[in-house]
Amino acid sequence: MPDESHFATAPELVPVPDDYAPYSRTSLKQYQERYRRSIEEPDAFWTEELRRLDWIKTPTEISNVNWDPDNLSIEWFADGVLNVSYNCIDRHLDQRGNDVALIWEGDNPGLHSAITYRQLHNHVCRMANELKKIGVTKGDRVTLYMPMIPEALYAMLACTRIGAVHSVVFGGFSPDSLAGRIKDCESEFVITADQGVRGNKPIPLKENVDRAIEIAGGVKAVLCVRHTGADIGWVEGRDFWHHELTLQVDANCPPEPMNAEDPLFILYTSGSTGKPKGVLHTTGGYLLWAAMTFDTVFEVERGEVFWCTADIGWVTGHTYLTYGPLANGVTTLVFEGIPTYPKADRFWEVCDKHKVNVLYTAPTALRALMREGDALVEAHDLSSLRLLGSVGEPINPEAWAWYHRVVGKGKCPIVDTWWQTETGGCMITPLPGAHDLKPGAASKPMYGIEPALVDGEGHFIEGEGELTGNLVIKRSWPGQMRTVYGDHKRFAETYFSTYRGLYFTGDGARRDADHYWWITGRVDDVLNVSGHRLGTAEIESALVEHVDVAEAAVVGYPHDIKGQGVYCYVTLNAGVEPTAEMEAELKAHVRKEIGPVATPDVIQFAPALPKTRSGKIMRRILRKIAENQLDALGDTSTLAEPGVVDDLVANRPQG
Ligand code: 6R9
Repeated sequence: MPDESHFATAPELVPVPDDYAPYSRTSLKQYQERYRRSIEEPDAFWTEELRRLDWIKTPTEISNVNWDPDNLSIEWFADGVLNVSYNCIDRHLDQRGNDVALIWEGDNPGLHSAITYRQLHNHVCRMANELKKIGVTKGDRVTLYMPMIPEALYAMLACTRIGAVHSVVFGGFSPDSLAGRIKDCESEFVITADQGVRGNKPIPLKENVDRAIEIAGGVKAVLCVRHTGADIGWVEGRDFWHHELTLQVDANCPPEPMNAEDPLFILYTSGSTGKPKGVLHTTGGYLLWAAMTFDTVFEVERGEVFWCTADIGWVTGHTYLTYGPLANGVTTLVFEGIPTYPKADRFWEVCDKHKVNVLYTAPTALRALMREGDALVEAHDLSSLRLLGSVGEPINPEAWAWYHRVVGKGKCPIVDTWWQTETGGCMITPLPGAHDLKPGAASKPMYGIEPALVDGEGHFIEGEGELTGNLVIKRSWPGQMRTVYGDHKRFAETYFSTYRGLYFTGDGARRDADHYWWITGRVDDVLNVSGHRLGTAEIESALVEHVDVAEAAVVGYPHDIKGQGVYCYVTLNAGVEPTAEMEAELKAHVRKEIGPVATPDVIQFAPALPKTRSGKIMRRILRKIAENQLDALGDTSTLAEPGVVDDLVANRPQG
């Protein structure tokens, strides 16, 4: 985390740069008027907005929403009929068939390709027919476990073409995590590749799929893309090569008419308790939200190149790598590699090479690249950049200032977009050209979004001047998730029961006197490690699965690059020695159980954990110790054994 001096490096207010004027589509006045209309006349507003999409049947119903946790139901455009792949591909063919839909940049800097909308149509139709051939039908769940190659996007779009529901699992997750996600949504089909490659290292995707299927069971068919050509295991009758099937199928596949409220995709995300939740998004509302927010926030014109660096395993890779850009008929860049391979200038090299106009990335990447020095950035021509975006966690002022000055040369606005897997798309963000920027502030609500602050009891915190509290949203929007797959009760409990009738985001926020919104971070037991969401409960349950572990508690602590690091308190079984080998073994164990993103940064062996007399672990104290705020431990008198804390403080690992 930044120390005090870093705050001095960013100015408090950065006016809209003059250089942006030629690109700006929305003035402050226009934003204010449209926002007012979206709140005061929502039906009229959304009736206009839904023209962004091509409907087979244009909806006449706008929304039908009940946020009462006992009768929770959310519907948008319920009588509308459309198809997502048609909206992302077919409708552009007449005018933009030869425009580049996606640019692919390989992990190996010598590999790249460009796919036009016409070619995309061909690929997607074929893959859709392949899916039909292996038995996929409308409504089936299809799990994708893919590297960042064009076929990953073909696979997503192919599912939408035939009405199958995709569930993309990040390629960095372990076979166990993959198995859990296959099982939870009873997915009978998997699309994968032989291997992925990141930073010149192979990722054994197909091998992981094979292991996951052994664990989960129930998978009938696997469609495998040949990417590296590595030798892989093969189950005859279950496994199919994409490059073989594609020759056997037709290049035409009529898009399936889907109801606006038919499921579009499931994406698993971590919550404060239990295993990851299957966030379900539906067809019409999600696509409209993706299309509208992409267009409104990034203002990408035909012929421009938009680069979102997120993996398709995360929601940002769904909304702003795939659906938002393609629904708007512009060019999206798909990057297979990592920012530091072959050198730590890869992002800048790619921006220069493909003349990227808008770059959308995460603070954790910026912090890591900032460390490598300005020369690596300055070695490349970044004059094509006109707008920069940030997402995933609060951006610290130092990283903001560097992004603005060194990458954007002071001429590019930065849109710091706050949103969540659950919200489908941007919720609070400045609009370039409309809003003066405040470094670190997510700034202003998107059309239709009514944020508010509540205190611990659920009372609204209102008035002029600066306000701080828990962030809630007061009314539904089209891109809102509809349920937790297979567990509507959990959906109601997680988001609508803490503050009855309000959507609880899990984030804390501040609204300043100018009505700019600042996100202060999670207020629940969710960690944000390098922009990835991790539930402390998930890591704890991985730790206690180890035979030598009796008990574990996991908290976050400030980390220079990752934003938050993973700090684990572990009590070993009696007789087991807390050695350096055991520490390494536990780190490897969590890595194997969940995936590298969850690897613990610190393991502190503890003879016992601080608990209340009723046996609850006192996380507040554990957090303070992890943050090294030893004089802020607060009242420890309610602990069953106050001496436990002294021991933890005395034995805190250094560094
Ligand atoms: C899109 C995405 C959601 C959580 C969210 C918040 C944090 C995301 C942010 C931000 C401050 C931003 N978050 N964007 N915090 N400023 N611009 O990241 O979705 O993976 O579900 O994470 O990320 O804490 O609640 P997801």
